Amino acid sequence: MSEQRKYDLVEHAKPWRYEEDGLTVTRGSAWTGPGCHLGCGVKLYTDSDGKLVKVEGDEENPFNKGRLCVRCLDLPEVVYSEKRLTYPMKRDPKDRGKNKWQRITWDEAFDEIEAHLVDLKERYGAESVLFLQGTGRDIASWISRLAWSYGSPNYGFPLSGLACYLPRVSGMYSTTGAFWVCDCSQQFIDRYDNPNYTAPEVMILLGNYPLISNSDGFYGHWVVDLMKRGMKVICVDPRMTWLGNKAAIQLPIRPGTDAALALGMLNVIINEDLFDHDFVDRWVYGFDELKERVQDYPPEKVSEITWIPVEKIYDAARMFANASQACIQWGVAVDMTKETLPAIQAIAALTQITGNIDKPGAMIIPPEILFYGGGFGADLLTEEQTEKRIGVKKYPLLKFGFATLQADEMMKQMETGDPYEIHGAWMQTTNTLACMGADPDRFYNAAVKLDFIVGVDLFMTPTIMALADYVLPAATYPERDGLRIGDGPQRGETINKVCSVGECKSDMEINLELGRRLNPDAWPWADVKEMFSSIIAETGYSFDEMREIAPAYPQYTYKKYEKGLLRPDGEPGFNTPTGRIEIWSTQYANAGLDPLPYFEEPEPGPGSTPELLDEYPLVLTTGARNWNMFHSEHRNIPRLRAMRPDPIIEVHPEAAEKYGIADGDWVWVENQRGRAKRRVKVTPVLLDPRICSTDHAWWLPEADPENLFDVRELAINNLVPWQPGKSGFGSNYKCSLVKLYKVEEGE
Ligand SMILES: Nc1nc2c(c(=O)[nH]1)N[C@H]1C(S)=C(S)[C@@H](COP(=O)(O)OP(=O)(O)OC[C@H]3O[C@@H](n4cnc5c(=O)[nH]c(N)nc54)[C@H](O)[C@@H]3O)O[C@H]1N2
Ligand SMILES: Nc1nc2c(c(=O)[nH]1)N[C@H]1C(S)=C(S)[C@@H](COP(=O)(O)OP(=O)(O)OC[C@H]3O[C@@H](n4cnc5c(=O)[nH]c(N)nc54)[C@H](O)[C@@H]3O)O[C@H]1N2
Ligand code: SF4
Ligand SMILES: [Mo]
Repeated sequence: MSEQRKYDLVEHAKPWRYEEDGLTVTRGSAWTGPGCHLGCGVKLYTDSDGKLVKVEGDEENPFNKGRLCVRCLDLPEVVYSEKRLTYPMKRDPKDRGKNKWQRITWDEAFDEIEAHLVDLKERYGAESVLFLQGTGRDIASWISRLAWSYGSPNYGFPLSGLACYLPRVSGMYSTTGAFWVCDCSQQFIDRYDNPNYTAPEVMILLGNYPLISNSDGFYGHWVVDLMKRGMKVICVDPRMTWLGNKAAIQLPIRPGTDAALALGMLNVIINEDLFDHDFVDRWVYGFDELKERVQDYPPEKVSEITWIPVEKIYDAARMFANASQACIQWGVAVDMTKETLPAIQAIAALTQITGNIDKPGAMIIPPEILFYGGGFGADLLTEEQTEKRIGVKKYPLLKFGFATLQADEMMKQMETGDPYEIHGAWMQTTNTLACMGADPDRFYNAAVKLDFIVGVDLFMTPTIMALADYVLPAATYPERDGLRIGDGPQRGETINKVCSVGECKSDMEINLELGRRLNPDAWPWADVKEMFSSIIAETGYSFDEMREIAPAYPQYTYKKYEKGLLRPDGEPGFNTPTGRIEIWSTQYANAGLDPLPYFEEPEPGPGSTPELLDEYPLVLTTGARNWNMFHSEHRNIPRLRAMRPDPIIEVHPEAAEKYGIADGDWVWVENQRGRAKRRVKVTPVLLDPRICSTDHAWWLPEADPENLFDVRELAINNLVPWQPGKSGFGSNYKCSLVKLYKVEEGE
């Protein structure tokens, strides 16, 4: 262990594993699957047969302080579900879509998959194989390393406009040189009591509902903790939520118009001289240009665009700007508008011109225990292969943040073979037809033509049933060891194996074994524990040591920009071409984009295609998260399913009356592109009768596998095109125009 203690550690009362009342208790992190972005501190209880019987929150863990949500509390039901995949299987590619699987051994699976991948590489080049993943589960590093060590630069999300998190990451990196989150004291082991910490006076929650989603390293309970300490919340959401109900100001926004709101608030803050002159003069580039730009967005006009009463826009802008320290936590609803980068730029500018940067209770750069994220193994690709990454030439901003392909270009290239043909796909943690893919038919039609597809999952899914030739059974988190050091505010934690199910292997074991076969130099470790120890070598702890002391918190400093801690040259300032926060963005200008923030009407939409309103009168937002489901997961877990048995569309009472539909009716939700089946919930939660909101990611595990578990009838993304924003980021998953009509008998 290193002499110099660089990490703050919890003083644990007990070792990482101990006995209690006849059960073995194992402390560790809950990251993942089943899906979640966070990895709270958990205590896993196993009986004398090594069976997981109970999960509790770890009170000693500063991150969640003992709190857990229903998906972790119900974990044993997931782990021991009869629906789990428990051994590898294969199927003749001619039988894709048919439930005709043959059990094989792991050795056979590895041998045959290796042979196919080697063959594709020899015949068409490694770039002809896509390595696709879903969200936020502990997988990015292993799958990117597998892709890159094999020689394919084509790793990423099959999500139009990469419209989740990546826009935020790339947008913030390209304009500020860093990523930013609200300071909820998450970086301190003693949390709110840390002497250097001050709570935000105001927090804006915009298109993010952290109590349910706990997304991107941000734990929802922190908002409640801070409200108890006096923080005021401004909630921007078309729906009334529990937090919205307790907010100081609730802004009921029309989906897809957040950029306009932010520009309108900037207009108030600048024109009423409420910004931080000192910070702007010293650290912001492009303020004068911004000042000119926001004159196009007077609050009265913004009110017409956003459907938010104008006085509320003034109130929110003033409340935010007048706070001594304040922050904005925004979410995927912003990524999921087509022109997402200018929206992000406008939202971030609110925090930047008010000086809410790198100081207590404002926006902070999450600490990093190590830089590792999506970059584990980036050096393995040759320059020649790197240049073949799909979409990077067309969309240069893709080079900021994660090294992923651009999904809409991937879609086109699968269809056209231009500039080179795609022949295979490795799909690990993604149920693309139910979830990631816009226009799932289009993805299906292109993917079904590929020569070779592997799925790695916990369960049989519509995507694997439709497309895969091999399926490998993955382990859930209590079935494996692991490291939690990436994604969001960083602390070193371990995932600790307590049980086994069938022949399931962890994703890390699977990728280590396959990686070693394809490129032994890139995977030199004897086992996953050795691999984990080597990854965290620079912390001075081995995996076993980290397990004992975790969580390990790296020490944290504010005002890094003043101390020369943000730039590689050690000079004060930000890691951008101008050394300042760029509201006028050099990188956007270099990429041929508007360097300043702007709002563009979602299309179709009431502002861009009013002629469609006669036929499609309602604005639809999709995918607001539910407590009991993580995307397309958990439909097959009875107790969790009972919390939401059907795919719901929320409809305002006035709209229900106007369109003749009642609570509990089954309806088709349809736009000019397609339709999906939903059950109506009439509810005043919608704050405007012109807006409705529906679940995403539905399929029915109980339905006929050969009808792909009804995913075609249920996929809300039938209504969503593959259509990214100008930067290659952003897509309209959360705003379209629809009509609702009753499902006929027998449909
Ligand atoms: N209309 C609409 N569509 C959306 C959204 C929306 O809001 N509206 N949200 C979008 C967003 S933000 C995202 S990120 C995507 C998410 O899309 P995905 O992440 O692709 O989500 P899932 O469809 O749940 O696919 C995940 C699969 O991984 C499996 N799995 C879970 N844990 C593990 C594990 O540890 N190992 C392995 N090998 N498999 C595992 C699950 O069983 C599941 O089948 O969906 C997007 N789709
Ligand atoms: N339980 C659970 N947790 C999850 C997931 C899950 O599937 N289930 N998915 C994970 C993933 S990958 C992600 S990306 C995150 C996403 O989590 P969040 O970023 O919180 O996003 P959502 O839940 O999609 O939407 C948050 C709120 O935005 C509102 N909203 C909808 N449209 C708009 C709009 O146009 N503007 C504004 N301002 N608000 C709007 C919705 O009503 C909702 O209350 O959650 C993660 N956590
Ligand atoms: S946020 Fe909820 S589901 Fe995720 S790890 Fe924490 S308790 Fe589990
Ligand atoms: Mo996401």
